Amino acid sequence: MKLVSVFLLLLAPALTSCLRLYLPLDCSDIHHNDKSRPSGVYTIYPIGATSAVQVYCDMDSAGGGWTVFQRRMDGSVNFYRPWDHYKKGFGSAAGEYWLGLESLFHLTRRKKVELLVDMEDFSGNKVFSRYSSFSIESETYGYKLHVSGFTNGGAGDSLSYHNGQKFSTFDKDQDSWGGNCAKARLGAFWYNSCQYTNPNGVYRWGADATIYGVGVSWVNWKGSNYSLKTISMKIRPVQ
Ligand SMILES: [Ca+2]
Repeated sequence: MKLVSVFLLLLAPALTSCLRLYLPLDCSDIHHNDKSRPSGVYTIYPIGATSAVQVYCDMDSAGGGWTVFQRRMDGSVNFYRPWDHYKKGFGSAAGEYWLGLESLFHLTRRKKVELLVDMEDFSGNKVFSRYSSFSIESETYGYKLHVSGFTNGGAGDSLSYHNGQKFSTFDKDQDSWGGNCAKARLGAFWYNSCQYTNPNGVYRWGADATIYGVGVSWVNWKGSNYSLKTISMKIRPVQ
C-alpha cells in the first residue's frame, strides 16, 4: 500500500505536466506543439484552466501560430455593442467575432507580442500591416493600447494614430473627442478623435458615403468611406 502511494506521489508532477500540454495559452502554443495543425477553430486558455475560449488560429500567414482576436468577413454579426460585450467577447470563432478585451489583456501581458492585420477589398486585393509590438493595459487603465514597430504590407499605417488611446464603446466614452466616437462611427475601438481605422464598424459592401466613416475602414489604404470585405487582427509572441 505504502509503495503505491509513493509511486503516485512520484507520478503526480508528470501527470500535471502532461495535462498542461493540453491547455494551450494561445495559438502559438498549439502551433509549436504540432506544426502540421491547419488554420481553424481551437480552444485556448488565456487566463488558466477555467478560461477556455474558442478562437480562430491562423497557421498559414508568415510562419503561422497567430491568435485571431478580431475578424470581419460577411456582416453576419452585429458589432455595435456595449462595453460589457467588448470586455467578454462575442460572435463565433468560425466566423465573425471579437475575442474580448479581458482575454486580450492577458494574452499580451506575459510575453512580448506582435500584431498582424490582414485585409481584403471587394476586388480581391489583399494587403496587410504588421506591428512588432502590441499590448493593452488592464480594465483599470481603460484597456489602453500600445502599438509600435510598423511594417508596411501595402495597407499603410492606420493604427499608430490610436496608440496610447483607451478603448471606447457607445456606453463608455474614453476617446479624445468632445463627442462620442463610438456613437458617431457606429463601432467600438481605441478611438482617438476619432479614427484612421474602424474595424468594428458597420459591415457595408465597398464604397458607401451615405453616412461618413461608419464602415469597416482602413483609411490609409481605401479611405474613410470604403468598407472592407475582410479584416482580421491577430497576435503572436515574438520569437
Ligand atoms: Ca468623447
